[in-house]
Amino acid sequence: MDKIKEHFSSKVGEAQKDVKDFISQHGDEVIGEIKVSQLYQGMRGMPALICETSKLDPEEGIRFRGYSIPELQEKLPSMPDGGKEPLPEGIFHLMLMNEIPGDDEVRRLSNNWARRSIVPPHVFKVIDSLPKSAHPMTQFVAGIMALRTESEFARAYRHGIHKSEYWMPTYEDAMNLIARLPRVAAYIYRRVYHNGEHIEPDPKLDWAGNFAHMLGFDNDEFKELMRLYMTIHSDHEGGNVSAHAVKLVGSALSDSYLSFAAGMNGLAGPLHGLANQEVIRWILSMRDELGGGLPSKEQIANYCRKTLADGKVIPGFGHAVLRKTDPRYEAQRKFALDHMPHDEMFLIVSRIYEVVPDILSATGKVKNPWPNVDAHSGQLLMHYGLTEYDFYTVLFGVARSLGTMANMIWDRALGLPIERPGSTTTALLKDQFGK
Ligand code: AMX
Repeated sequence: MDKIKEHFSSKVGEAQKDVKDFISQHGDEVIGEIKVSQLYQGMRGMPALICETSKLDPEEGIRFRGYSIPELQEKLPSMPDGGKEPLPEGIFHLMLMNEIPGDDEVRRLSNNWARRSIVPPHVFKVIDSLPKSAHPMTQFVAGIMALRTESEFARAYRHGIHKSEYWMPTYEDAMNLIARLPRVAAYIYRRVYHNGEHIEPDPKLDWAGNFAHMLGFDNDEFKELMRLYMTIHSDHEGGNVSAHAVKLVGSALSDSYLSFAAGMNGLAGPLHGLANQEVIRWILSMRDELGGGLPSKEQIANYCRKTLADGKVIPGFGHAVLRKTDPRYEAQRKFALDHMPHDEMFLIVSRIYEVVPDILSATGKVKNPWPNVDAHSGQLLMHYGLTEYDFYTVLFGVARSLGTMANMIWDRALGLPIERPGSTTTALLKDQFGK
């Protein structure tokens, strides 16, 4: 058993007992009520899931195991040679172990993932069999499904593993998946946008640094961006479409590959992760229509009104839970102010931030007029030359493996059952409450 697994294993027994005792003492407490309207409104505001790794507060934004993003930027280890941004290995450790890691623990994770990172050749063949024009998220999901041949959980289940040990092969699958995704993602990027000129991994680099390297970006600042990007996109509590899909599918004892692919299909929706590509597409089409340069506030406002009048959403704004500017947006804005304050796209993104909230508020129906994570991420990537925006959601997807896989290991360790909420019909509700 590797040292990381041993460390996790030492926590399992106590956590199982803790949860069991808690349910026996408080299992009958009532934590909320369900209104008829919530059944028609995407179950907003219903506490219905356990997700140990992070919690989203509408006003304050995300906290990972209790820590805000600025706190994590302070506390999580960064690169020893003067790095400022948190290493994603650190947030994974925090989410899995509920402890802030030290430098050694983060280095151990980097090495562990580097050792696990070899992708079998048939995965590349499966990706190569798709037309290059297939959306990168389609290729990503195909790659993840092809990786499934490696599932240790599926093998162990077939051989009759005892349920108390489910978390063990799940841990192996989760770690292998996280280790291999950057290679799969970089392969898709180089295949589609760089004539298939692939770049071999550099096992001496950290997980995000190596990902940047395989994408073809060896600039230190871009590597720092990737570390921040992977950290802040890693988790957003349990109810968002991608995290919930992974959890739901995983609850049927589908292995990590099946479950993560399900989550990625959800992330590829334009109201969720695909919004990061949509933001750049929207900004570029606004700029084209206005003849280039930095649009004035009035021009942006007119373009927003036209978007709304055409029955479309303004991508990158609004949120199902948040009611303030997303701290993930703030973290990226700070990165831009530190590294590229005069970048034209940054100035456009900033001006959009000054204009859009008032316009969305004026509709009288948008519950959160403030920007979310996706309003900023594309601009940072564009600045360093990663301009192929159809690829952006794949980056988001690689990052999401950290939170969803940490959760999946815990779900198996706690023996959570298959998900099966009830549904009803409008006719039955009418019978109950009147027409
Ligand atoms: N532009 C235009 N209209 C918007 C809007 C936006 N950015 N955000 C919300 N609205 C509209 C809704 O479409 C809805 O209209 P309807 O009543 O005519 O159907 C109304 O406002 C009320 O919606 P809401 O309760 O405020 O939002 P929600 O919880 O239903 O949806 C979200 C949340 C994110 C899907 C929505 O704000 C949206 O579509 N935003 C743009 C897409 C986006 O940025 N998605 C990324 C979110 C973050 C992420 O998951 N990565």
